[in-house]
Amino acid sequence: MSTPTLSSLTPEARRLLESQNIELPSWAFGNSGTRFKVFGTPGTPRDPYEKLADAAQVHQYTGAASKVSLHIPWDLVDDWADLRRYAEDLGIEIGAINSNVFQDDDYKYGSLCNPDKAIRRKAVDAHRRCLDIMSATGSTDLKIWLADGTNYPGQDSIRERQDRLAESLQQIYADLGPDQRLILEYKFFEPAMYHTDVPDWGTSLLHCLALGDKASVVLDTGHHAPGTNIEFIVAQLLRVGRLGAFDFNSRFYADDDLIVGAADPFQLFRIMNEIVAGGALDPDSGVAFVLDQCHNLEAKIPGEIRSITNVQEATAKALLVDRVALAQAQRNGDVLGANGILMDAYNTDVRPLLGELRESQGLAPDPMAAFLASGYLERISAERVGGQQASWAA
Ligand code: LRH
Ligand code: MN
Ligand code: MN
Repeated sequence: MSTPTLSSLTPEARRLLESQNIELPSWAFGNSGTRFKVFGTPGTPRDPYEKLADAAQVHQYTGAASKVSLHIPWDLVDDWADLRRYAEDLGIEIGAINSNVFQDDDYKYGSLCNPDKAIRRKAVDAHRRCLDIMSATGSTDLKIWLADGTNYPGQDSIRERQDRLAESLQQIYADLGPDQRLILEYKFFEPAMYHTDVPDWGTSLLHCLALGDKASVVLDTGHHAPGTNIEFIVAQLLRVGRLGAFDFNSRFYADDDLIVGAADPFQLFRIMNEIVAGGALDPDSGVAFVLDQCHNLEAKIPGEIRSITNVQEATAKALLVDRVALAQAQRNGDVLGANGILMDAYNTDVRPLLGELRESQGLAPDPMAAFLASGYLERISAERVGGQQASWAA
């Protein structure tokens, strides 16, 4: 395929690319690291307001990142209406609210699955507080990821923990407002070493189906065994209308939370290909595209900008797939022809096309260069001292 220009896109493909929006995680802007060392980065935000200000920079230069997910209690503030106003003044919105019920000593043996009823109640109440925050901030998604599980066979009943989980989730679900939904993330390992209570998409889906229409699965690209065919899971969840959101990141080994598209850009393309094929790119599709990454070594705002442009590149390539020719080749049993059509799109350089698209939107063609030239990083490095740590990964 020769280098495509903006006019190579169909009007529909152009509309989808123009309207693509990728949510940013507040914790990507805080300092993070491994359990061995957290290296500080000059200019790191000191509170949720400064995280939003940095996120707004990513949106300003990419035009494609107008929402920010918060993590509770990492991002607690006194006045949610004030934070919401602050975000709106910056031209952004509060996205998903992530509940963390893994930091208190009480949660040593789990939260929603804990054998102790009083602790399960505490964990359910923590989620109710998140629902209140959602109502105050205009957020629609309650995102649940649980660190629940066990370390040793026999430590607790796997089956009873599932029953407790179902009951706790039901209590939270019952309190969802009319415009709110519950999205349940799975992860097959960590921090529990033997079994995890929501290890896979099947378990998450079963709970969502039992809950009702307002519950969907969150697919974090770093939460599978190596070699898992993630695009298959995407296709399957789209089929049944239960793909609620992505947590995008990339990994070489475990849940590395590296920049999406950095470790395996081909996998990202294959995922976006299923999204385009399944009609899930439309902003009304019900699928939220969210980053869940940490920038341990690199600067955080540029790390997020790179992530957005990586997703946009994979998306543009997926939109260039000749679907009519592909369907024809598939019907004809033309194995190599069909594969070639996909590879042609993947091997296309879409960066000039995306540059053109940005210019047509009044943006700089290269968001990274424009941001680096703006002097913002130098300014926050001078102004902010003692930035916040992003996560528990100390
Ligand atoms: C768990 C997880 C989950 C949390 C985030 C910080 O590994 O992916 O989404 O909210 O990391
Ligand atoms: Mn995640
Ligand atoms: Mn993760």
